[in-house]
Amino acid sequence: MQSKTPVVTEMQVIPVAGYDSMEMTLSGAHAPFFTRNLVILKDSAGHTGIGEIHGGEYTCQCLESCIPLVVGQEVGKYRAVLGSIHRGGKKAAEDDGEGIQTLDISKLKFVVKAEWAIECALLDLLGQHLGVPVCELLAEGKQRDRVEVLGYLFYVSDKGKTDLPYLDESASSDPWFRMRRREMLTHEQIVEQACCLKEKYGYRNFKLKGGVFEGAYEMDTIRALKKQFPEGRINLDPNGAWSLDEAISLCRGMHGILTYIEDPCGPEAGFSSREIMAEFKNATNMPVATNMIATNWRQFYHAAALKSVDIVLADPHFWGLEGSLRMASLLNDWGLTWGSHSNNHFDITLTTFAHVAAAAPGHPTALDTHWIWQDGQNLLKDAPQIRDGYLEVPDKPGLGVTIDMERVMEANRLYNQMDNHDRDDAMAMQYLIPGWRYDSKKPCLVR
Ligand code: GKR
Ligand code: MG
Repeated sequence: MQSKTPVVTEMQVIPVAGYDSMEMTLSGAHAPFFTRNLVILKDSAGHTGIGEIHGGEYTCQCLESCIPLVVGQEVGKYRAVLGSIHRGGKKAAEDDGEGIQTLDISKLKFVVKAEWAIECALLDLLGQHLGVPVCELLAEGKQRDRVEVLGYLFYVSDKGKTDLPYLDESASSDPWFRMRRREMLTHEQIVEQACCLKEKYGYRNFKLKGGVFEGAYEMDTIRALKKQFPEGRINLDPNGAWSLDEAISLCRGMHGILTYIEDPCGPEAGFSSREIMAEFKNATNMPVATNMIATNWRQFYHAAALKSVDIVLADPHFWGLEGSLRMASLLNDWGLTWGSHSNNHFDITLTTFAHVAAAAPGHPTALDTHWIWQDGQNLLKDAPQIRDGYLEVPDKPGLGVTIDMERVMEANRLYNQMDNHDRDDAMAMQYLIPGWRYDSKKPCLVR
């Protein structure tokens, strides 16, 4: 039978790298470079479809192993193509199923599913074939023209304490670009960071990445932010660093200051993170978000049964575009809230977030995006913009954006110059605290 939709003629997997600041989290300090993998598909109609996913060799190899299942297939049968990838997928021997409930980032690669970059690229092709934006092909179709994103604030350490090749942007004409590469550890500096982001992107709502200092210090930063932005929704994410008792005592007085808390605690005393977070919610009545304790449907079943969370940050890189929106529909029907988590990314992921969130039914919470830390390192000729606190949703067919191959090959050259392609936040920490080792229960600067 003659194909009715174009056929995929080529699939390229291109690993890329970009520059980062010395951002601090429970995992340690971001290294000078971050990595991603790109999927570029060509079809018989002459269209190009693109997708972006987490970096590293494991994910790159997973993607390469999918090439024979994708090339030669009809774009309109993309669900069958993804189905064949799932059926062929094997669990890695080192994957113990723990996921990222203790934020052990060496396990992130098992939570991320490489094939979602292929789903994205195939939907890009299908949208171009049909003449509609990707968000119209997802869930119940486009729900909004722009999606709210939050200002993702980080404590940043002084790169001058290392001899690592962090980017210096002190000569930039852009105040945010100048600011983002320098040390910001005090309450005042974090408020300054938020003000600068409001100025550039129009943010009104913010999330502070915690797990860096003692909880009480981070709560003081939150109080300072709330004082500056009394109308803002302010959220703190210590990535499960606190014990249950500590989380309860830190959060009890924070109603009306913290809008919600993200992953305040993790597994402890033989109880799973889902059980502990349910106890936390019962004790504090504080709305709770997660990207750690529900990263697949089986984990979500237990989290929902225990009523451990109110907001699921269903990152399409963990759940797939369709999967993330299945979650959005379910949460909306149950009176819960959908949002998305992010890791460092380029503007192809930014575009994917825009389409997925545009199709999410109900009232999603403002989405996470690390893009502000990468803005300017564009791989697209026409990256969607964040204005007035909202990310624009491209209105052209498919993802509605054009890849810039010169920039991609430049980012690929940077990747090839790196010795290690996996995320390693312990490396830069050695300059701050010699012999530093990750401990899921100790904020990174508390040793
Ligand atoms: O980029 O360092 C980071 C974040 O801490 C990331 O690893 C987390 O996965 O942003 C994430 C979160 O919300 O937990
Ligand atoms: Mg989080």
